[in-house]
Amino acid sequence: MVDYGDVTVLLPTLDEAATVTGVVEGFYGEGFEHVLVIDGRSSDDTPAKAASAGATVVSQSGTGKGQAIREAVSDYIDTQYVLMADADATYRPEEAHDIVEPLMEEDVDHVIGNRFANLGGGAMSRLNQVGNTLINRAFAFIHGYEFKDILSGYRAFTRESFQEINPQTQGFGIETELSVGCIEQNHDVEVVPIHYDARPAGSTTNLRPFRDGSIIILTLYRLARTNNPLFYFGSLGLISTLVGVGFGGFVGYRWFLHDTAHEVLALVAAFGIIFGFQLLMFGLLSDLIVKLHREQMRQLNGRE
Ligand SMILES: Nc1nc2c(ncn2[C@@H]2O[C@H](COP(=O)(O)OP(=O)(O)OP(=O)(O)O)[C@@H](O)[C@H]2O)c(=O)[nH]1
Ligand SMILES: [Mg+2]
Repeated sequence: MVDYGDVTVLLPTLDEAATVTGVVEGFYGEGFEHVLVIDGRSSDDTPAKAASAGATVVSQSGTGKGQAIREAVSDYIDTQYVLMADADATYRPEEAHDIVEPLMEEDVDHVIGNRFANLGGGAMSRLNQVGNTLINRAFAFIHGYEFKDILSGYRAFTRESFQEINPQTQGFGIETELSVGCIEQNHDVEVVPIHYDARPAGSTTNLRPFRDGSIIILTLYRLARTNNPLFYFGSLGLISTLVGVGFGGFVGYRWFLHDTAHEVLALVAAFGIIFGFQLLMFGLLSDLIVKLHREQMRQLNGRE
């Protein structure tokens, strides 16, 4: 069996009493030696159950999965590798080896388990599937990389690469931030196929699709600023220009066909177009700076 002494299995939990025991035991059964449960002050007996299954249990400060992961990695983990999973029995401990192996054998920095490779029936609601598809497409469009499943909760990384990314998100934006961070920091990422199973009966989700989905999309947009400024500023510039052109068209139409002048609207139109073009130019310039910076960093780090 592989020596997993340098790996910590990290399980954030919030009210997962129905499943946590089996999940912790599952990872020990696969030969892992360190299982750390970071609990978000569950109202059920999740911490006690995790502890009796043998896990090290700590209570997070603040709220949210993102805060829990950050705190765990910086304050409680001292192994070189971290394997992150949910405590809800939707991921299979048997597949942990496939996720950790590229870190240990191939010197990869970050591994993402792709749930869409084997999506179990009832594992993901139709709404969440549509949301995930949209978010993954937007990510590929903005960043030019196909990570297939950027929101996957089953992933592994070196502690060092996590600290380089230094994520700031509190809640479910953490996976987005990690995925974007890998590109920003020029980390080697590998995507491996995994199964994603339905939560067992009696276990309930913590995800609120509309609220958390909006936070994820905003996170993705906010993080585009440093990676793809042309998209970040350009999309705002395009909206402003289109609004200006819309108003301008209306003003022109009224002026030529009805002999009526709309001075204020004409001003709005001109402002919208000028502002839009300025944003677009700013985006182009920032894009140039980012490209040059990335090229320099590549040369400095000697990474491909
Ligand atoms: N410590 C901590 N853990 C959390 C918090 N919110 C969620 N979790 C845990 O993070 C993991 C992922 O949350 P889930 O509710 O499973 O979210 P999801 O996987 O996107 O949604 P499902 O498809 O329903 O499983 C689970 O193990 C939760 O118990 C929190 O605020 N603090
Ligand atoms: Mg889950």
